[in-house]
Amino acid sequence: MLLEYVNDPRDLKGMRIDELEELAREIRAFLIENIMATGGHFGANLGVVELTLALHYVLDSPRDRIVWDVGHQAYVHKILTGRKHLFPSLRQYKGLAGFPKRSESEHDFFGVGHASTSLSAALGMVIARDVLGQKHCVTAVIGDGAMTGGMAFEALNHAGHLKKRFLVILNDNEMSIAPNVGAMSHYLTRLRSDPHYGKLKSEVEGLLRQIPAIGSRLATFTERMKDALKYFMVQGALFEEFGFSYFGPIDGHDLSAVIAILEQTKDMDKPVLLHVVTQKGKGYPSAESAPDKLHSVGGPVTKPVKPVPSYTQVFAETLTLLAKEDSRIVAVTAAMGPGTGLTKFADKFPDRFFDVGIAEQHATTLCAGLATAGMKPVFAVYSTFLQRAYDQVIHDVCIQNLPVVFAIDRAGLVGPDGETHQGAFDIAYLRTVPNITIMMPKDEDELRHMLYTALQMDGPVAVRYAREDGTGVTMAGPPGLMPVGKAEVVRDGSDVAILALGPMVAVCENAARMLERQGIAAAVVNMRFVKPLDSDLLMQLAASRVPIVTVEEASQSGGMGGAVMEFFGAQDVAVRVHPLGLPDHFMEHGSRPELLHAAGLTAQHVVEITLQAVAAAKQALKGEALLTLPTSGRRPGGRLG
Ligand SMILES: Cc1ncc(C[n+]2csc(CCOP(=O)(O)OP(=O)(O)O)c2C)c(N)n1
Repeated sequence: MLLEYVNDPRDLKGMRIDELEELAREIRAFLIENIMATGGHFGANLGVVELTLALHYVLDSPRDRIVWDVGHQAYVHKILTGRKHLFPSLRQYKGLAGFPKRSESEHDFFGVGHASTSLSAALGMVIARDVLGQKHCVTAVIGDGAMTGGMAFEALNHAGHLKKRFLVILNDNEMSIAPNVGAMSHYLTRLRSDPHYGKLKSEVEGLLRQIPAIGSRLATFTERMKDALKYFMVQGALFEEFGFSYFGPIDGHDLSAVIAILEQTKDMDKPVLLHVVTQKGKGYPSAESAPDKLHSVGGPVTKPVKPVPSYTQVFAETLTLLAKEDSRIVAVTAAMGPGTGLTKFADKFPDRFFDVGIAEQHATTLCAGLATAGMKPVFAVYSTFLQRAYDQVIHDVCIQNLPVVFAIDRAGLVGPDGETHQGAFDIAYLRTVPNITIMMPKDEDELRHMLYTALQMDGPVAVRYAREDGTGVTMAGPPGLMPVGKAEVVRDGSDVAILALGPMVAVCENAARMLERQGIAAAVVNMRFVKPLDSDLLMQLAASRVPIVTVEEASQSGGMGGAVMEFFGAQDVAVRVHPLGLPDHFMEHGSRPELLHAAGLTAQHVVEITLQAVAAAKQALKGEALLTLPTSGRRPGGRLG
């Protein structure tokens, strides 16, 4: 086994091509075995085995810098840079991260998880290199999917203008997670599929050089003709127009070819775009034939006896049902059709489904435009990716009070994808924006009613829901209207009130049962709305003088608990509020239960906080000051809340 002896990129240097090819086979087997055991990104990594080997063979990492876009395809890079022994812990709590991380290795130059960042980050490194008078090579590896993101074009535009030495590798496998969309994708298909382009390139360029330019009008005409001809006939003209020298397309699985072109281009003193064609899932037949299905795999799972639909499924089914009745409903996704459950909607209503590519900003403003014209747009988006479109949410949707529904999936902890993907911040970043309504269902049935309600409202609405299965509740009858800004008391109690959001309602009901056994009567409220809050209920609670504990799976800072405190502050009523939410540090990868435990979002921890709250309230009644830990107590993860 060659792989046994590879622990550092330097171990590749003396290898022959046939040895590198054997190593590629071993790496594929290693990837398949390990990812099937732990779960992880499958197709993209199988597709870049030769490309990554070639990069580490030709370049000199960590002196030379390789910057990965998205980073879900960096497993081979991790294997070659001394981390193969950590693969049994891939994406597990305290184990190897699924994405590049600066803290993990000197070979990881940029932490990543979101798409279309590599060109900007790498260009920053290019500029720094030149300012500091250094000589190393900076390479960005970007997929054709990530290339659909606006940031990538902003960076291309800037890099072409700077004309600095910069190697961009476009890893083109025709896929985003689903098949890639848009003009860029069609353009790459043309480059890939027409063999004549390759032959024509040098001929056309030679020919164009020979056309004389005589007389000013004729010269202008000739220049225009040259441009037109070049555009239609010269390979990669689009990138050339951006100021890059285009090379390709190269077969990304042909190690000798990739090595040769990297040797040729790595030291060129200008921006170079190397177009490498790879196959997602290469070497694993079912991933080759259905790359969208095997973009990532979940690891071994035990199927529940009675399957319960996920929030994602219930959202998608409800939207499809409602769209039958209302032809103004349109669904928008930014390259996450399958992940957001919209595949069926797309099949049923192809004219009312829009995959815009990895372009959350555009998706948001597109929805704003649709809403101005009387449509009812629903942007189904993961909480973490909506971060990209914050200005569009404020400037294009909320200022104009447009009825756009943000169906915010993966709100809360997502698990193994780690800190770049946790849906921690949407409440904090949305609730400060005027006009928006924010809700979260306690179960999948409530999600149906919330979606229906959101679609009846005349302004922006965010419905956030968790990455998990529902509770298995019965979903009878059609979805109906919910009273906006009204909470639901799910359990009475006179000693303390626990205000909970989303799936935390069930956790808190559990905690209330445990408290009952200790003689504490805790009321549990399903908040439903973060904005507007149920002011009547809050004032009733204030009048009853019970302490309040708030529990949410979202950043505690800026969260629902904070909104409740601000409400009481603005009413000038003194109420003890003990907030519990995600802590003020980034939550890494791990399973959802492990992360919930680390964050203290468990029934046991809610019990502890509630007991503290009740004790503090009793002491206060006696007029005694109480020395306690900060209100949210010590989290099981070992940090102060
Ligand atoms: C801003 C943002 N939106 C959405 C995603 C979800 N996502 C992860 S990988 C991916 C597809 C990337 O396609 P491509 O760049 O071609 O890489 P490939 O997987 O094909 O190698 C998407 C949409 C993301 N990571 N970041």
